[in-house]
Amino acid sequence: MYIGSTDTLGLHHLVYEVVDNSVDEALGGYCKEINVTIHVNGSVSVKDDGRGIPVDNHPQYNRPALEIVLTVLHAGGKFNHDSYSVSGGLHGVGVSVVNALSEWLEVEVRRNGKIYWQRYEHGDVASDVEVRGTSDHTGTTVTFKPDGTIFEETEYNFDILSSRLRELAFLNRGLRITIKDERSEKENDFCYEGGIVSFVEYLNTNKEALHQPPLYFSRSKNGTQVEVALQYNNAYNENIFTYANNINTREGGTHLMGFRAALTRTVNDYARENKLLKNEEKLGGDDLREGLVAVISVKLPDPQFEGQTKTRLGNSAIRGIIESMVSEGLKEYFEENPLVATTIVEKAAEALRAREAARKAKELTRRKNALGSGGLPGKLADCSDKDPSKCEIYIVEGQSAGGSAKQGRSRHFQAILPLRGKILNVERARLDKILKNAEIRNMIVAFGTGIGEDFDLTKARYHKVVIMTDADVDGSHIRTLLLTFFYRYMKPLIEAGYVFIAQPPLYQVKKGKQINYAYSDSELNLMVQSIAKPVIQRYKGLGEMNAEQLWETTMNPEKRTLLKVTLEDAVEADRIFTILMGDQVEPRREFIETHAKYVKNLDV
Ligand code: 0RA
Repeated sequence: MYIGSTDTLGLHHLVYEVVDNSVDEALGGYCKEINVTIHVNGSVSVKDDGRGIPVDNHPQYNRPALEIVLTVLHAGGKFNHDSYSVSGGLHGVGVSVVNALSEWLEVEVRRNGKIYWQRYEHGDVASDVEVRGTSDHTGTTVTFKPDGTIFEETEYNFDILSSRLRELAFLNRGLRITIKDERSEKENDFCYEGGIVSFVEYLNTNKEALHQPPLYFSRSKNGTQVEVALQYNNAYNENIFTYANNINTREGGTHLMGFRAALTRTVNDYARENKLLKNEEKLGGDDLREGLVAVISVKLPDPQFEGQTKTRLGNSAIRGIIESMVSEGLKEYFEENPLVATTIVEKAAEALRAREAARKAKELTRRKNALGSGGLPGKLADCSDKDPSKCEIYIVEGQSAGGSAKQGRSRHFQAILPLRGKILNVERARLDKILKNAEIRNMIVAFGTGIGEDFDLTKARYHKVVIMTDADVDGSHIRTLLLTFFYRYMKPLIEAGYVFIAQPPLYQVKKGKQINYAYSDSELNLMVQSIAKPVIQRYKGLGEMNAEQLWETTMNPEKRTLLKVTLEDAVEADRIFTILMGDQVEPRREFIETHAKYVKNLDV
């Protein structure tokens, strides 16, 4: 079952499950609008203007169909199978699961000119279906309050729900999805007539596109519908999002393979025919990734999800459909737009040449790695334990803090790598240049994982990589540079939950021999109230703490707080790194003025 967990992720999946049922109505052409409301009492409503869940007697159970949909597992879908329903796969466990996991759930159905209503508690019928009035509209409203004895976390996050609802609106052209938060009066209204073309434009906001508008191809065949939108920009990273039945297929699959094969073949054919490459040069799939933003969405009747997280599409027929559609579409587009075609080929050719240079630089890093004491960087103070699951590496800003950390650490499981000043901004550099940067090379060698396509998580020498920087503007800049580097070139490290941010204290509060540390202003205020006339010292940097203090406050696993860096929302993460580290200044200023949020609080 897909709710999957009782943490905040599972909590949010309750809403997605109900919304999926409404989206299903939309896919069948019966629903135009979905409204999500977060109420003050912790409940959430999902309202749609679909046909309404049937309320008539279900002969097999001799109960109202509504009750069956709400209480029997997998009955949530269309039991009569006459509608166009592509949901299923991971989702589609049904509203009954949401019901079972709710303290209470109320459903209102507008159908047959009437308004029906029923209430459940902990998944059980609490009142029979009753008629509560008349209506000349149809639709379903489900309101539920998650069961606080099941979920560890019961507070909904407006931004998390908004991101998924925006994505659903992009993936279902013309469908209006609104969200309103009655706790804060925040609201959003998502409706995109451009569908996934709008999605690609959104992903390319704040980037410089190489052509306008994005390319778009679509095809329908035997109840299967495939769509691709793509647009190149002048950056160096790739950003492809793939979906099957509105589910993000993070592990890729047949749709992605078909797309890549078509792109590589068609661009090479065009380049060869128009003599745009030097002899012997052949563009590889990787060369065509630079600056590529694409969304692939397929909707099919019987999706097969494979892979470790069941997010790789397995249906083999999809590969061929996408490959021929994209090949034919691109060929035609290139013939009609030779300038764009040439720009794309030239960008890829540049990438090819840079990749060759990077290969040489990597070779150098690798050879170095084979030298001497495992070839580890001279600045690294390694730990003695060799079991990666027990080992931590602290990436420390500045030599003096690095010195304190080396002295203060517990040397069997804590390694220290000091950084000299700022690292390279990887958002504005190609891999060959990135690999020439000494600080980055030191990290790659110390981690043992390699980088980019060669990244191998199983080779990680530490299962905790802790970023430890000053609590000032420079420190936060270095932290962002490091996170951008990890996000773009070592993403699996973040996905595995190996990346953390240390939380050094902001203040020392001293009264006689008694020393306390405050990690925030509010904590300081509380402390000052309880201790009469203490001496307060504000820490401006890690360097102001001696080795013992640094251990006590920031590194000792028994006492420290670490923030775990998470990647729940890749669309949002990409947007933030582009804004923070890309070439455009104005959006960056705007963003920094409003907020900076890419870590989630988690005690370790
Ligand atoms: C079963 C059958 C039909 C619609 C639905 C369920 C349905 C479920 C949900 C859940 C949220 N919104 C919903 N809207 C509809 C088909 C009804 C018909 O054939 O008229």
